[in-house]
Amino acid sequence: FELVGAGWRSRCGCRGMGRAMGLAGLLSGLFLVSAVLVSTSLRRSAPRAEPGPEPAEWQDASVAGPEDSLWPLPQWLRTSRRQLQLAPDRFQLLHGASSSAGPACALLQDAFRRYYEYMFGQSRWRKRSRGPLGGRAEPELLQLQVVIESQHSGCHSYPHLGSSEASLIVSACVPVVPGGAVSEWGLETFSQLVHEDDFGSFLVNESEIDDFPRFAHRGILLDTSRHYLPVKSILTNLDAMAFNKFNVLHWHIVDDQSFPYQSIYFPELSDKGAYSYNHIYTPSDVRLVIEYARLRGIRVIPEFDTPGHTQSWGKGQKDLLTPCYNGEQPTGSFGPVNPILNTTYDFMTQFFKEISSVFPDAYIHLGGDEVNFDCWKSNPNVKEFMKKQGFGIDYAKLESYYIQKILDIVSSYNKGYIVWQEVFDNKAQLKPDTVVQVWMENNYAHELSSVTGAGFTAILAAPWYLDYISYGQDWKKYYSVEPLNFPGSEKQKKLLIGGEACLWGEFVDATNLTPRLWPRASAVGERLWSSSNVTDLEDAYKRLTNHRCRMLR
Ligand code: CP6
Repeated sequence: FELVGAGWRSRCGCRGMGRAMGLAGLLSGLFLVSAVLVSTSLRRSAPRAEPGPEPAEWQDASVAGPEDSLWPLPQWLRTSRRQLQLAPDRFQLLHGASSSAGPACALLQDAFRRYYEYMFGQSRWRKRSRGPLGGRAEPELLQLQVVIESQHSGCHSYPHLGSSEASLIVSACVPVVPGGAVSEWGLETFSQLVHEDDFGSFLVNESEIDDFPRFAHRGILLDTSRHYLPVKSILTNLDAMAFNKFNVLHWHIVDDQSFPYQSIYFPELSDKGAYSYNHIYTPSDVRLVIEYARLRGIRVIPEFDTPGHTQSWGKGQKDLLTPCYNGEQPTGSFGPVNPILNTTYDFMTQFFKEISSVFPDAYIHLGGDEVNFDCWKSNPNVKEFMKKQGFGIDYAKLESYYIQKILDIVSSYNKGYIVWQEVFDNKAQLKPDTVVQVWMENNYAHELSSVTGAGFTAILAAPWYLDYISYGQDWKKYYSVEPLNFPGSEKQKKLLIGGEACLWGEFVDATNLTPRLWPRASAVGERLWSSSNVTDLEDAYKRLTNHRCRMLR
């Protein structure tokens, strides 16, 4: 970003500036400034050249200044001591002349409205009677022009793994870059720079920011099975995610304890498997979550974890789970999904057809973790099947047999899939674009090495189990993780596409979700967004404290 004040020479030929200057004529006597926010995919791979000698107003980021509340810290940042004023009744967020998006882009219109509210909505400025600018002498910033540089902006589509998330404020110098999508993260950054002084004036320091994420997948796992989370809690969490530039909601929607997802093809699953008729997500609830996330640049990846963690599925779907035996006799209890019946795969074919169309993301999380073999071992029909298949007594082979069939079903709907690490560990045949999520704390660096060594992309969750709590500032532990600190080649390092902070729901419901997750998850957010050399705990603590206050507001 570059906010250029009156009298400050622009570094490049000015386009778009003309519009601001046209307005200047209307508002005589005021200094006028136009800021242009550019969403670009150009900068991702090009580290910015060192700036030349600069006027004394510009300071480096080690000096206390307006960046003291930026979170996550942008990739490249330079702020000036020179301040600009914003008058809430005049300041506008609007589309730059050269933007590929315009007022028809509902996503950006909604973002403009939201960020205007964040910047000015909480304040009591309207009630003040000290004149529009509170008597300050700084030049006024009248507008932030947003320029989207891609041809196919994301106004009407969904964010995806390859979405451009970069942003830049430049002095009305707008290179046109084809490709990429709408990224609103620049608005988040800009709003973090705007602050209110003790007398109700809104100020922003002249700044140049060139920003893009270090990792493309920055997720939060919410578990709505152990405890039901009202839709409102999920939406609030999506707001918090956007404040921290997280871009994936990993929705661990069902598990052993309950099945709140209301299926269109199989309504009995939630009729019988949810905690009650009220503790469900209807198709319109699900659409609301997906759309609310989309407007914030967040993907929704649902997890339907099988063959383990499926007790709740058994209530509404007869014969889906494996009957457990004691000798010759069924005990009446059930184990994982029954992998030996054709009816199981008929069901899964229908079920994942629905899921593939309800959830627009290109990926579905298929689980595959923590499969307990005891019940399979007890069942004589399963034993018989093992013998016929030549699996011997290796039940990991049976698990892989099952998972492979599920993967094939989901691939046939043109979806990619994410699986927990056991699926890789048990040597299932995986398609090359499978994403493996590493969750076991024990020696996760070695696991990342194996997964990427085998050529698979990986997501790291192991060091970031935020449902675990302990006394004191454990955010420092989460913050200090270096995801790429595992043995492997450059090529392997590129295969780590990001990470997730997991909030398993055994001890979390709507009453404690927000305070348990935030701002602790912010530590993970900065680790996944900012440059690897952003590691100063003292500086982070100062910024995180301010960021927390802003999130509370
Ligand atoms: N639920 C599911 C869980 C966990 C997993 N899967 C889990 C296991 C161990 C720890 C934390 C969470 N609660 N479905 C494993 C991915 Cl320490």
